Order: sequence, then C-alpha cells, then structure tokens
Amino acid sequence: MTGAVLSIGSNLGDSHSHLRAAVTRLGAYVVQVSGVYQTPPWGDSAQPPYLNAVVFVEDRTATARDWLTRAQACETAEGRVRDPDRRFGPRTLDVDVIAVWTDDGEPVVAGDPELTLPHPRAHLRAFVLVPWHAARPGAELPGHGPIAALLNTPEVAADIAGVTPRPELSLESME
Ligand code: A4P
Ligand code: MG
Repeated sequence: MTGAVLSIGSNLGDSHSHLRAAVTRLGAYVVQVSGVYQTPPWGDSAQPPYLNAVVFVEDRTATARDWLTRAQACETAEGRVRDPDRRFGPRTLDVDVIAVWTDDGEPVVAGDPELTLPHPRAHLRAFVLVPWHAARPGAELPGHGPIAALLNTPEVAADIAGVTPRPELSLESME
C-alpha cells in the first residue's frame, strides 16, 4: 500500500472544472481533498493566477510510479499541452506527485528525473504548502520537516499573502 500527496493546479480554461475532473478521475483512491486556493503563478509570472489544491490518495497496491502514471493521465484527459520552451507556463491541469509513503509510513525517496520524490520544488511552493497545512496541520514534507515551519521560510512566506482561499470552489463534496 502507498499513500501519496498530489498537487493539482490549473490556470487555463475552466480551472475549477479541471480540478473537479482530476478528483473524479482519481476516484476511490481519494481519502481527503484540501480547500481550493487562488495562487500567484510560480516560476513564470506572465500568466494568470492558478487555482490549486492538494489531494490525499491511498491504494493498497500502487507503486510510486503508478501515482505518476495516474497524475499524467489526469493531465492528458484535461487536454494538457506541453510547451517545451515554457517550462512553468500556463496549463489546463498540472498534477504533481509531491510525496509518497509506503504502508509502514516510510517516505519513498527517489532521484530519478522521471519521478523525483519528494517533489524537488514542493518545499518552495506556497501553492502546495498552504493547502496541505490547512488540511493536515501536523504534516511533514519528507526531508524538509514540518510544513508549519516551511511556511515561515523566506521563499514561501513571500508568496503567502497572494494565496487566497476560495471556499466557494470547494472540491470536498466529491470525495
Ligand atoms: N517528474 C519528476 N518528478 C516528478 C514528480 N514528483 N511529479 C517529471 C510529477 N512529475 C515529475 O513534468 C516534467 C517532468 O517532471 C516529467 O517528465 C515528469 O516525469 P511535465 O508534467 O512534463 O511538465 P511540468 O508540469 O511543466 O513540470 P515541471 O517543469 O516540473 O513544472 P512543475 O514543477 O509541475 O510546475 N504556479 C502556481 N501558482 N500553481 C501551479 O500549480 N505549476 C507549475 C508547474 C508552475 N507554476 C505554478 C504551478
Ligand atoms: Mg507538473
């Protein structure tokens, strides 16, 4: 069994609908969904704000690689088009595997460029950490410690003011 935290984000098209579609596609694996937040674009500021949330998933048989496959299937289903010249550019749906744990609670650590775990930029991203912390205040990002502490690092703290809860766009009823 593995549990995982997935980050879902969108800033093209009907973003709320793309997030809903991701939660629906993940289906029975979903054990909890964070609130939805409007977030400033990270890494490439010349694009609209995003809607972001995190999804907590579990599956008795999934490997870490299965979570990446499922994440990418969600992106493809929402018409995600990759622009090789614009790495952090706008997208209908981004689903990243933030961290994976085996059933004994051990985090999966991997340096493979195809699947790096924990996600190499998660500790820098208010759009991941704010929803995660709000949903699970005691959580830790493997290798980086408590999320509560990461929210106080300069890189993350600078972005927090721009992260706005959008409770009217809740995904929770879909669990
Ligand atoms: N990859 C390696 N590790 C992982 C992982 N843990 N999770 C590989 C997901 N993918 C992982 O991904 C590029 C490569 O990373 C793939 O080959 C995958 O196997 P991609 O999906 O082709 O392209 P991408 O999504 O543009 O990836 P990139 O460059 O890693 O960007 P990010 O990190 O996904 O950032 N701002 C806000 N506010 N909210 C957002 O959601 N998202 C991004 C995308 C930028 N800015 C954002 C947001
Ligand atoms: Mg991605």
